[in-house]
Amino acid sequence: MPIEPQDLIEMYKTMLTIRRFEERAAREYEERHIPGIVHSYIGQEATATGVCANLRLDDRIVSTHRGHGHCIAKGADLKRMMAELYGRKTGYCKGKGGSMHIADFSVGMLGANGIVGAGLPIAVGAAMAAQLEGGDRVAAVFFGDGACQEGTFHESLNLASIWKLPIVFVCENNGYGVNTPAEYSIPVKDIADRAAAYAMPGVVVDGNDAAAVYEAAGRVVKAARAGKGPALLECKTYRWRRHAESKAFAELRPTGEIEAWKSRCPIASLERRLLEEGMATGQELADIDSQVLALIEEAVRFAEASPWPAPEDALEGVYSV
Ligand SMILES: Cc1ncc(C[n+]2csc(CCOP(=O)(O)OP(=O)(O)O)c2C)c(N)n1
Ligand SMILES: [Mg+2]
Repeated sequence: MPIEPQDLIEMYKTMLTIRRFEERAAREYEERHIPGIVHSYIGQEATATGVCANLRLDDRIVSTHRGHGHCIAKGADLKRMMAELYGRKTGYCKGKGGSMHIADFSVGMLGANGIVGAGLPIAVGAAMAAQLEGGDRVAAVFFGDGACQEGTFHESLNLASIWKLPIVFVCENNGYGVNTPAEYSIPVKDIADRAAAYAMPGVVVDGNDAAAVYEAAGRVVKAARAGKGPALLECKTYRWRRHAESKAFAELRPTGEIEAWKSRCPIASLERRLLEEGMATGQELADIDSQVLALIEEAVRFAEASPWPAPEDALEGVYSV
């Protein structure tokens, strides 16, 4: 099905929402309004957006430590997200989880996850549940290039394949695990090649091109819905900021490399396409940006005005064995 102008405009708005949310989170972190740690998704917006644009509300996703973009693309509430980052009672985890523990089951977002590679088996479970329920619900799981060297990646692809589960494995290859280059830790050029070992399709796509991700994800989501089993989608992308906002993470990547990827900004390139192909005017896109900025401002105000969790609630809503 050809991509409609309205789909592109929606994706533009989603990517801009992620970008503005992350810019503001970085600023608030710098100003010490946000405790804990924040991993920015800036630069990778097209991946979450292009994949989730193919998903229904009742489909499920599982995310990573770099999860704000996935939450937003799946429809999570900006106010509750920001409040969680701020550690406030109105946040998704009542302020006890922070950036890496945002989940919203009502929109099919089963959770970010601070443990690298831990999301894959959870998503396999969600896909298995979907299969047992019948119907055509699917699961998608996001993970980085770094997670692909872990046992959970291989075990999850294997199980999904033998059980023909309705799941899409979305590898966001941003070229680094913290500061370790992917070429150092990964012997294959394309992680998608590993799909062959599990008898599933492996697809490489430009992860900075929202339309390309949308189309590639659309094909594998459709196949999963039709009971044809899983696929591995490798989105080649890049993060613009250091591994996490804290200065404790040194920036060891070459400056030229960062600048080169910035010149391939996923939002700017979609903006060019929308303008060149007459799908939107500059004024319409500026209006979208103003709307998005107002929503982010509202989320920050909500977080700032929200109460802290009460000390006597420390043991409420937490689970340990
Ligand atoms: C099991 C585990 N090992 C190590 C870490 C520390 N750690 C946090 S993020 C990260 C890098 C992950 O790289 P990648 O999967 O490529 O994701 P990216 O940060 O690039 O989005 C590491 C090693 C962790 N959180 N969990
Ligand atoms: Mg990575």
